[in-house]
Amino acid sequence: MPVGAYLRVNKLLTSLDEHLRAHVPDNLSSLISTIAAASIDIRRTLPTSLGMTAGVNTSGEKQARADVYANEKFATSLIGTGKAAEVASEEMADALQGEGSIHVAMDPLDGSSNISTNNPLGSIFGFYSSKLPCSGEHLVGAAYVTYGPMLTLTFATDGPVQTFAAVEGDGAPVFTLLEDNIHIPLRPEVFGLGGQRKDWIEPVERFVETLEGRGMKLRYGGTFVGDYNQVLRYGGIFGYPALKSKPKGKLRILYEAAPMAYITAHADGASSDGTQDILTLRPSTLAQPTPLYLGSESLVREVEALIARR
Ligand code: AFP
Repeated sequence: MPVGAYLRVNKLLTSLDEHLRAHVPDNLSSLISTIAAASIDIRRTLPTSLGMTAGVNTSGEKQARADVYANEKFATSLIGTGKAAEVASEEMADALQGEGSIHVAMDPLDGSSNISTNNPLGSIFGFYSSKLPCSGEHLVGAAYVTYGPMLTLTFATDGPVQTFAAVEGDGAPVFTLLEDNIHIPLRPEVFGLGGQRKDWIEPVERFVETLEGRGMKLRYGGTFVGDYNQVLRYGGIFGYPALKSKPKGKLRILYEAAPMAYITAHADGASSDGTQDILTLRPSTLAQPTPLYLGSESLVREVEALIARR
């Protein structure tokens, strides 16, 4: 069914702008609508930004041309709102400084190694009330974009989690409410863990065997946003665990782990680095990574218990 028809059937016709005006404080509202507008441009540009740059990002990872484009587009648009105090990004060594009050941390294009295979990509944003780096306890909102069959924007700002989808019309696409008040389903169905199985720490390997034993389905595509998005809808767990070769994990606290942990907490789920809530971690650098387990609370507690018994 086309998105427009789906939206009509579900009578969910609120536009993003209407929603932001009614429910979201002015500074966050400007940042979120700017992200929505920039994501439309990035989606259009993706087919023409294939290929890699000669450089690497701050974590030494290869950079796609689309990483650089998305970074510049989001960073300059967010600073241009006048609402951001700074914008820090996985693709920049230092944060850009602005005139506003919200400290933004972002992964402008998550999963860029999926560009050449045309699998889903994403963008992740954390809105912090304190200078970065700081813990996720200072988050006042978080958002992520999915560039999949639909262009969607999911966010929470101290309230329910909502997803808006870009609906094509006569003019520019309009983000329209697709799903309101999202809660992770009680019965978990899917799981996805990054890294290689032989590199997982032993409790994680045992944990995954129990998930398989109870008939849960493996869903892993290699883009955090895409894989997490399934957990939010179907219930289950996403992890990028501590690896034997990489005990601190891969995903970054400020740019990726804490914003998604914030959304998860507002959808009745839980997050952990194996011992403590992701939102309580205090990174000392902008790009500090963490092991990450995220999703249905019962499963996050199970993996924590196995790690504690190690
Ligand atoms: P890229 O942006 O380099 O594609 O990395 C994506 C990512 O950071 C995250 O989106 C995935 O969950 C994770 O890496 C996948 O990593 P593995 O390939 O090691 O499973």
